[in-house]
Amino acid sequence: MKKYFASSELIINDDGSVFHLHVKPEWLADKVILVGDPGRVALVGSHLENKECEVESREFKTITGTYKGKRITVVSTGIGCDNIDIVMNELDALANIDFNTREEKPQLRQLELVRIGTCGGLQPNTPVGTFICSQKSIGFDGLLNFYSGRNEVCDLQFERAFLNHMGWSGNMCAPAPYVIDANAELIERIAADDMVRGVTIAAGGFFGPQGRELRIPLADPKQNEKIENFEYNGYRITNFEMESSALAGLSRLMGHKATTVCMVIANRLIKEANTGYKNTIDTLIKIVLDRI
Ligand code: R1P
Ligand code: URA
Repeated sequence: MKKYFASSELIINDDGSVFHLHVKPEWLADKVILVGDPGRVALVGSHLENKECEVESREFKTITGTYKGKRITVVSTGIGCDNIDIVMNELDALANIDFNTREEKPQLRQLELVRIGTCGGLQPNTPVGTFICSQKSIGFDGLLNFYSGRNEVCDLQFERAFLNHMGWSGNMCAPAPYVIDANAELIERIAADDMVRGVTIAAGGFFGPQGRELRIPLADPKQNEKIENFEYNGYRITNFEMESSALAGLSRLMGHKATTVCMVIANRLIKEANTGYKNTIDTLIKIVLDRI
């Protein structure tokens, strides 16, 4: 029996585009670049030729075109894992559900997804300007817990080691952080030999969840010190951003390939930041366009 998706579950607009993204199935390329900032879509788009579509709705902006003959879609996700849930489910629906019959297609169409973002570095080897490719992500968001199969794709021993190290129980990061690998083949190709391969915490906020204390004290004042000292099987935590766990997790469950590369714009250890990063992020964009 083919799975059928009712109009309340998969919402399709009158023009045949998917609800939030406003993208039609024929506009989606197999290679997808995700960026947080909608403004970054134009930056990626400036390298694309033969543009087929340019659509925008809320924080989701999409362009499909070609780069050196490769068909690529770039989509902005806005900030946070909640938006990744929307973007990944709608991209997967565009690829793997027939919008006319509302049934799952018989063959999986696998997408290759690379998120290009900014992050906070946590180690001496991640100063401002470093490009970090996430090998593993630790999700402080609870997103993956709502999907069946979470325990089959996550690294449960790493999760336990991290929780023991942090000494967290009760409400701290409840229900529990999840640890998920990015796609190994994609990491080899995208990180190559010139990016730091890291363990990324995808936090549920920019301030408290990343250990930034402004006027309200943190629940665990030693949070970042413990995160910086954590080591498990040779892995150290390298950076904070806000989306890589949901991207890696949903991609694993859906059968797609994904990883995240971020440019460090703040180093939390030595307390420095750089807000004028537009040129450097364009360098990272060109590297990813060449390697995707
Ligand atoms: C916070 O400033 C935002 O920057 C990072 C975080 O993940 C979060 O989305 O990524 P982007 O630069 O891709 O938005
Ligand atoms: N994005 C984040 O999520 N954290 C930082 O420190 C910088 C960029």
